[in-house]
Amino acid sequence: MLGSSAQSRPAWTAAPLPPAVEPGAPATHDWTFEAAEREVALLGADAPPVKAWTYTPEPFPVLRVRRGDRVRARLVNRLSEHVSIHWHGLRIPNAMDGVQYLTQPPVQPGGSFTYAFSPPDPGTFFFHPHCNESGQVGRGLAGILVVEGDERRKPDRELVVAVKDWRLGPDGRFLDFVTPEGASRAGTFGTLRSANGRRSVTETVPAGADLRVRLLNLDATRVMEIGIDGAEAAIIAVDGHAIAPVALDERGLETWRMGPAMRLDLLVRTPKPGGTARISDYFSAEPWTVATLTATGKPVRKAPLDPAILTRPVFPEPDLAGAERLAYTFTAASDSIASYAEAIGEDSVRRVLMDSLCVRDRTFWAINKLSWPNAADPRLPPPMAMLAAGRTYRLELVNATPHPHPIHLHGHVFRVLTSSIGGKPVYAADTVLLSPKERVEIAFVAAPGDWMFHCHILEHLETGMMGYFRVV
Ligand SMILES: [Cu+2]
Repeated sequence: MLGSSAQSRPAWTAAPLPPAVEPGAPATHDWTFEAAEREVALLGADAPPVKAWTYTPEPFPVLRVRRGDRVRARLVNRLSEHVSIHWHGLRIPNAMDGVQYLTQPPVQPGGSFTYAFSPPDPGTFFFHPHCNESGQVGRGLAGILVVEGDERRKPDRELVVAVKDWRLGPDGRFLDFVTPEGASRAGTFGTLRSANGRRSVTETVPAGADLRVRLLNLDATRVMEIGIDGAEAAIIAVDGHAIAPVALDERGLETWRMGPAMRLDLLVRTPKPGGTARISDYFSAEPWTVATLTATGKPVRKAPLDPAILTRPVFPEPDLAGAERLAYTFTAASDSIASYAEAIGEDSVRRVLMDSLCVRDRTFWAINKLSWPNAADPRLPPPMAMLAAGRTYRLELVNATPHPHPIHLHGHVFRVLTSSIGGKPVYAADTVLLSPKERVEIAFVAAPGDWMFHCHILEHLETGMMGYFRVV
């Protein structure tokens, strides 16, 4: 199935990645995003257009900056409900993190907000709102941010692939994004799979070339098992952060599992002229082709693939000797039919409070037995823990449910230290997938602010599996 190129190859160097190159004078980027409903031909040219919600005229814009550049992003809201932009995975000031009510007031219809920051880490990132995410991201409200500056050698070509399912009926209308059956289990799945807003990506690439593929799982629910067939490839970064390259075949890892919000960077040696390679999701019995790469022209390179093209990450490494330990267990809510809405009474008040907490009216999930909002304060629950800025925290995360949960910490990069399942290389991330019954340890250096910590299956965070750390 995988790893077609069987010829013997030299083992890649295990030498540590070289240090990052300091960025030059920063450029300034001034962007305007208009969150609005726009017609998109998701079902094909001869089907009715879909009324998607996007930040830009085209869905899934790819914005590019260099590490250290200055970004000013003005968000204007042309939708009928409030929005924001959360910059997923970026270590930026807390006031720019884009979590409605926690880090900023919601951007109301007709309103605007300007985000200003400098991305400190290179890598593959994305952005999305943080309230009614299942409905807003479900309609397409998301974009991609590539932060350059991690390459010591440029690949010949680059390809960005964002995967997302759509919940659409045959008439092009959206179906319910949240269902009790889905929210209380693995999530409600889409009816139409897509990559870059199309049925799948087909790309003509130069033969025998080095292709960097930036793969993003922007789906609300789906876990993917990514592998490649027909070309030699290596994993070079996880959630944007460079790792010592690992072959994506039987010599290394045959596949890499990606939950919602996770990213994976590959370096692919494209096939010989006329050859085809496929990047696929092998999670289900019937593999789904994410991208088909067809090679043309004379081979660009003769030397064997050397995937060590990236420099070392620059995020602060945790100090494990001085770390404080915390433990979090992810479970079903103790009373899975508990209705928060009923507990807070009368209709109009209930609506305002539920909106202010960005929750659904039912609770299915909990972290350390507490479901967001844990009701002590109806406007903003207390933090899960108070942390000290600059200190290293070592968190034990236990998944005591029969479903996978991609757990995301805002505003930080963490080292994934251990896993009860194992088999992964050393890597860092902002979202870690906890398989059923898995126990994982992560560590990070705390940065000041109120930082969300939640499952990135959107229905799970909206039905209780959410909290935040206060770092002072
Ligand atoms: Cu979850």
